[in-house]
Amino acid sequence: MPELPGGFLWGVSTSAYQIEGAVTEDGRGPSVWDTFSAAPGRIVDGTTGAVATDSYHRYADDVALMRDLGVGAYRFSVAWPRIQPDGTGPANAAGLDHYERLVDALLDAGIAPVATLFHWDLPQALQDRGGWLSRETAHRFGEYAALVAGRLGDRVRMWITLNEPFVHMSLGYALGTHAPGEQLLFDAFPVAHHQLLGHGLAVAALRDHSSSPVTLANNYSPARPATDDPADLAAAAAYDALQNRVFTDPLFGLGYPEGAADLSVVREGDLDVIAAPIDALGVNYYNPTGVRGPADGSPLPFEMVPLEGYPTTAFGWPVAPDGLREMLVALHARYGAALPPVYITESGCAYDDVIGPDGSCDDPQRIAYLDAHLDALAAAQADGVDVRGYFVWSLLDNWEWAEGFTKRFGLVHVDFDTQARTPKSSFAWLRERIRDHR
Ligand code: IFM
Repeated sequence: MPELPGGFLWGVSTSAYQIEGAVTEDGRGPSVWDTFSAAPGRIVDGTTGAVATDSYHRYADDVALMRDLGVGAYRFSVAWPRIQPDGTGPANAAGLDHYERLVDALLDAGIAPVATLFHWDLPQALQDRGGWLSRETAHRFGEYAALVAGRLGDRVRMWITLNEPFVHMSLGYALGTHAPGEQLLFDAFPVAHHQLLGHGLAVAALRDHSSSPVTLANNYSPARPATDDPADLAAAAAYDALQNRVFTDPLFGLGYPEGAADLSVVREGDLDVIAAPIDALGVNYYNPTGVRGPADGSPLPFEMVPLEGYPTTAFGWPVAPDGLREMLVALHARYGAALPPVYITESGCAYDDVIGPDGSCDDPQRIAYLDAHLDALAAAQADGVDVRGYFVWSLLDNWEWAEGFTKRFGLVHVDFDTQARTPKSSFAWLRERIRDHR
């Protein structure tokens, strides 16, 4: 049986559309992100992921970087449109071949492959039939999971069904700043339910083909009320339910939080499918969210406000490592014995990193960021939370969705014109940190 390496698991994360490029090669079909990014005005710098960091061709270079870094695991995502170009039917063998080459290269380098099945790049053909608003997509997702696990189930060491279903629902279907660009506000709730149903169906399919642990990666954010005013406290509670509980309570048999949404799409038996046991919980953490009561006439029960008193990253996100500890302790308190071991499946920051005259790339702010978040993780462990691993977002500077190439999250600087990769000072720092930890 394939196993994860013992001890604390150090890793790095990426996703297919953000790094692969090669969007028309080897039979890949179009995804919602190809469509969305090609439309004028959607991406701040007008770019697409058509080339990205060219990792479809340069995966061996990326694996060599990871071997040098000394990580025990690599979290990548499989592009669904490479496996099923139209979102249905038999597998495109060339698509599976690519991930097999990647997985085998990782294993040869002593790095555990951790595969995410859905990191937002839905086949456009499924979007044309309603995307995640349609229940059919959940069933197609289960079939796709079976195809991937049928080929790689003996070698992938951990499966992640979905990445950040909250972000996909809220930015993709409620607010429209991500693909597919729908602006349905609370009418986007079917997207939550169908993703979770798809997760449950995928868990069953993965169990049929693989004995490796299965999880999903949610992103969590403590909701911080702007003041003690009851309206702000109520708004923070509503935000907390939406981001931190809608996508987690049902996994642990608690159903949806009361009043969360119109549950008419939930059919008998769905909640049992969703609550299929998982082996771990993936936690992506970036920052807490400041919240206050909604303005009069707002369709939402909260309004997001900037948090005062924190330094910010180049994305404007507050740097608040205490929020990681707070969130982990909150998950532990809420789910108790039902909470499986936790892996931090994403943590990282964007800064405007540049190559200096001597050819090096110094990123002291990222070092400070990672150091502080690792301290917060250790504090949560001391509080009793079973945290077993930490994956940095990201290995490489890459294509940051609606921000295009303007936000650099990598431990490795990428020149997007030449594809030259230059490990930053945080890379050397993390390598030492991993070595010392052993
Ligand atoms: O780049 C994204 C990733 O795809 C999902 N989590 C957050 C990252 C930074 O925005």
